[in-house]
Amino acid sequence: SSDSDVILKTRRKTQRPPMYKVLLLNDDYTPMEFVVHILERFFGLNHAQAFEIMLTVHKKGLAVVGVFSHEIAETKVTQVMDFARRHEHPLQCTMEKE
Ligand code: TYC
Repeated sequence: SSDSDVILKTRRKTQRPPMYKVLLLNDDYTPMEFVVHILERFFGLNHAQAFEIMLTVHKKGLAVVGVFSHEIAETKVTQVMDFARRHEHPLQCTMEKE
């Protein structure tokens, strides 16, 4: 050991937590206004943004409504599913790892 000794540490990449997409699925029965309301209420979208995403789901079958940490994504899915069920609409909301 001397003043000029050095230790070369193995560089490990800093891991960032995985992010999760929250997806809304189309169906034939849930009213369009109800979906718009959900997007405003639980995802903080303004009316125009909410309407646009609702129409994308309606036309394409599904859309990503936001990307969140696992815990936040899980909370959003639960809130949407509970709210839809309470109003007896078949709306489906799921999450998947990005
Ligand atoms: N397809 C529905 C209708 O025509 C509207 C709808 C949009 C339903 C988006 C679900 O995630 C959804 N009333």
